[in-house]
Amino acid sequence: MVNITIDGQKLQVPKTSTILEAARTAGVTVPSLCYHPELRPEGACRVCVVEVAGARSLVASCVYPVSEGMVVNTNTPAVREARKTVVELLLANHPQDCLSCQKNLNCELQTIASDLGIRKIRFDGEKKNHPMDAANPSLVRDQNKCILCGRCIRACSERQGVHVYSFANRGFNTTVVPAFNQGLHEVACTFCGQCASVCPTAAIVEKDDTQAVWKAISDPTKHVVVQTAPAVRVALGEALGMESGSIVTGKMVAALRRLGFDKVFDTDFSADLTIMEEGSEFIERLTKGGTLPMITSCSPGWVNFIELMYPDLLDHLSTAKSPQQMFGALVKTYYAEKVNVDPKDIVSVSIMPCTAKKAEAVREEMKSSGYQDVDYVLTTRELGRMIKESGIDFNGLPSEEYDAPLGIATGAGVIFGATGGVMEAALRTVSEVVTGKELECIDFHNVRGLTGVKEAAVKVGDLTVKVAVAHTLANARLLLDKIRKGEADYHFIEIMACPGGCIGGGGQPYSTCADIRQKRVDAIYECDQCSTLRKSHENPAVKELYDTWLGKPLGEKSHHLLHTHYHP
Ligand code: HC0
Repeated sequence: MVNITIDGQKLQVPKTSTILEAARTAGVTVPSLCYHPELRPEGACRVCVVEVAGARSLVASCVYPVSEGMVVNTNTPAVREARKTVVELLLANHPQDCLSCQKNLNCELQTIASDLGIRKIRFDGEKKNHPMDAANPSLVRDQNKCILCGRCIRACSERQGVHVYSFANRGFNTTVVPAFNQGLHEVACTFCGQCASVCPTAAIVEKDDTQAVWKAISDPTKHVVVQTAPAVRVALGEALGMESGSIVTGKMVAALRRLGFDKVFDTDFSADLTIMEEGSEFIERLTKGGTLPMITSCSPGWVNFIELMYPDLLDHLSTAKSPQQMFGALVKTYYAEKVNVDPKDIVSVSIMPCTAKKAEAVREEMKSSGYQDVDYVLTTRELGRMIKESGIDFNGLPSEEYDAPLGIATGAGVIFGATGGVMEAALRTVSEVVTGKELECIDFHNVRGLTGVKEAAVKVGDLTVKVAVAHTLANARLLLDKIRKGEADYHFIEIMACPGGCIGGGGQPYSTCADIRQKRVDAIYECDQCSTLRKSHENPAVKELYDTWLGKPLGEKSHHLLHTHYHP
């Protein structure tokens, strides 16, 4: 520990701290832009400058280490003037369309400009004129709004191990671009959207599909159904002014009805169905001999990653479609038959915490109903914007139930939204199906939590099943490299692309951090605990689906509608 003084406050802080970290632990606010608490500090933007007694000039507090006896002032005329000048220079060549910008009121540059009291910009800089990168289904990049903080570069390389972005050129022409300034659709982007979730401005945002959904809702010839992913219910409240970790399932269902959706269904239903298919596939591979370890296939950012980076390992992926896509295939077949609506008149919308789900929905093979199975995917943020636009008082809404039958789900379905949840749901079902006996305890705590890679050995009858769970693509790499080297003796692996699983998805409300992720995870397990049914194979609507229509897991109809293939 070292002794330092910040703004007259004497403190003891770890000697490895930066001034910024020390200031924040002391409750002193130092503004920052390029700094992100979960990424390597860069010291690029200089917004966080402070005065250090004896130093020749102001220092960037995010990269400046503390030392014994250091005296720091974070609020002097020189500091305030320097910060203002830095932000004014950023604004000098920044588009001035704040009122109509997708990040209006969610933009960190806007907040800092306001906090620093900038009322006019002294410098009239040359504006950039880069074309938009909008040729992919998930993300829109507007380099004209980029402030060169480099957070997207670091999120993509450090958190995801994908390395799509880097700085190019010099001076005014400096940009952040994929290799050779190609579009995201032309490079090895997984569309996970972690770049968008850390971008302080609107330089990277989700592709907005709300207008198309409004149009479908107001078309009287269309029957518009919506499914909501597990992780949306524990995060949507944040976009509407509620505390992190608020569980808003019932209010969300009510809001979707008031927006005009004809039926409100739950992706948790098809998560239960996924367990039936994927669990059966696992048992078959284990007992009859198939490629092991088998790896889950429901996170589309992860599926893109393995296709792009480890195509030699594709046989390890389960062939089960993701719950979103199983749901889409059933809506335009099973459900359409049940309610006697022509599938061509059904518009299938999903609300997801994920930007990669938009790309998953338009994959060529996702048309097993004979139509595009899922027509539009909205992120949690987009749904939040639609609710605001419609003037709904979200907080004042009553709690309403999902529609039957595709809204009936178990606690096993909801835990899909947190890292380890798919594995736990699978273990609950696989154990009982293999042994024919009811489990005494269905809480598999050793696959829960936010550790990057978790391992467990689980007794299933006479077998010891070795499992592993990873979240973030950088952690996925660790497991895949082990498999490649022949050092992985696991039977079953769950991989989710985003930190914390889907609760930390690239389409979740800003600004996600470790604390917020933990609150969302806690809320997910609370939803599970409160469920009447907590095992996928006990879902009565799934049982009815098999009994009356599908036949059996891995049967012919399942094979056609619920399983898929991958592209090396
Ligand atoms: Fe997920 Fe899913 S759990 S990927 O994270 O499996 O996006 O929430 O909807 O499909 O169910 C996301 C979340 C889903 C799917 C489910 C899976």
